[in-house]
Amino acid sequence: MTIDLFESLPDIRPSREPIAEGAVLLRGFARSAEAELIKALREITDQAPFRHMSTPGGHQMSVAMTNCGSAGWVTDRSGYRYDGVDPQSGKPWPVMPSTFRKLAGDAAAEAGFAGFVADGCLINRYEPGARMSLHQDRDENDLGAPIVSVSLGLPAIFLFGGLKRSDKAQRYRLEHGDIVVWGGPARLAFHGIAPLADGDDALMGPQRINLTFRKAR
Ligand code: MD3
Ligand code: FE
Repeated sequence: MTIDLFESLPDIRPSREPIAEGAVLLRGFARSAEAELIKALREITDQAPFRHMSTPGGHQMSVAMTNCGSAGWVTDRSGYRYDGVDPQSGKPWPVMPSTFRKLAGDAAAEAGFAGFVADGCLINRYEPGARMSLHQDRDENDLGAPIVSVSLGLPAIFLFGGLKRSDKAQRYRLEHGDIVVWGGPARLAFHGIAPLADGDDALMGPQRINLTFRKAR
């Protein structure tokens, strides 16, 4: 007989879980790069701090955002768009760090999208209570390219719906280090984030950061 010494410990091995056609959850995939990601993130937010943008309808988002790369996602009273310039500083968004670029490319390849090159990374910061209501991502030029999302810090409940806003949403808990690659038919699914619960992450503190890598242009 063998004794399983690891039986009572949490399983921290990366795993690969299909969640819909075209969507793959890579649990723990970003863990091995977490220290570099956090350092690079600090360098980005020193140049382009998080800010609460306004929707075209005039509401301030509860999620604070910034970007890196040549295509930054912005919203204001005039609408949504990708812009190479940070409207707050008038300067180009910070360059995408090589650690970001490599992680996104590796995750996309793991999910079957070899050759994915992101030109923008939208960085979302959720503090407890912040949420993102159901929406589709359709501002990108090439909807054949996937979106790669990286979760860091506090866990969140991700809502994954269908191609119609009224389709019932499935719920997934996304944790620190999880990556999801969204391509194929899943690319146009409605999705959102439930209000973030209170908590204090060992590495990130009382917040969740989500990186979404996009081929916007
Ligand atoms: C499914 N962000 O920035 S990431 C967004 O956690 C956004 O901050 C959420 O939705 C967040 O637009 C969710 C997961 C995600 C990102 C893009 C998708 C899921 C997606 C695009 C199509 C389908
Ligand atoms: Fe989205």
